[in-house]
Amino acid sequence: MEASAAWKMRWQASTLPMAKTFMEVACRKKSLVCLAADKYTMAELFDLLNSVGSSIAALKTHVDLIDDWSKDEWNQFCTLAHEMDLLIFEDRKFADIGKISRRQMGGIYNIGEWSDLVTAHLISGPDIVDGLQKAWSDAGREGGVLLLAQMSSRGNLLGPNYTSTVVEAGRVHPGVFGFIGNGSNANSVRELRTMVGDGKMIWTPGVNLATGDGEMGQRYGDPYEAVMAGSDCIIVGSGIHGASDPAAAAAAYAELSWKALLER
Ligand code: 5BU
Repeated sequence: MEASAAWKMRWQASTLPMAKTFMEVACRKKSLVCLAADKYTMAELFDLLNSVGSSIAALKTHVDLIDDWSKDEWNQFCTLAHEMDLLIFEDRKFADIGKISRRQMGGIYNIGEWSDLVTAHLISGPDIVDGLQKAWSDAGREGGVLLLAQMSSRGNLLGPNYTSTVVEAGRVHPGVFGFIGNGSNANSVRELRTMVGDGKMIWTPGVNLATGDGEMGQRYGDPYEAVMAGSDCIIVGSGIHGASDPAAAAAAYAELSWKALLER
């Protein structure tokens, strides 16, 4: 199916090449699933990616979780992800001033060299987005920033006023790919979509077919409802990697997310 037909207004209103790339990948894969690959060894990461890569559209990493991280193996892992037609999204949640955030894209992990997307808080002001974008251009690459407008964890401090301030600044910034919304609550996603309009993506963690409370304050909402409420990508971790059959679970999340997009 053509991306413009599946995504309709979102496709037409989007001005970012990276957002169009994501929408096209989602159409090829028939999946709006981003896997939260929260594993602690390289071997587990390779296993997980090999078993679910065909059902997902993006791979979310926490590069600093890995016990046996090495540059060579990480490069191989990223190559495999790109061969599987996936965007790589480092959920680093940058928050420092622009100059330092730019440098934090370098260092040992060199996030700017392999990430297509990263998360950032806007708490330090809008220059963080420029700093992150500079890091990608330093590396001769393109990338997009997902700003945290909401979070899924209980007791978080990203209240309604903060959310609308972030959206106001982010929706007009060309370096912003979109916003993180609270997938555990469809009403929150719907409100966020109203504020954002069609020009930017909303990606939502905090989704699981088993809704309710997760570990250590995580909360889960229904993935189908999140997409119906305006989420463009469901970020699923435990729902896939914690399942007895991760490949089957990934396929199930893919199917329901794609169905919801077409119904929406
Ligand atoms: P889970 O296993 O589906 O609960 O994993 C959720 C992932 O999404 C995990 O990697 C978190 O770092 C990430 N996350 C989140 O859960 N909630 C948020 O508000 C943000 C990120 Br931002």
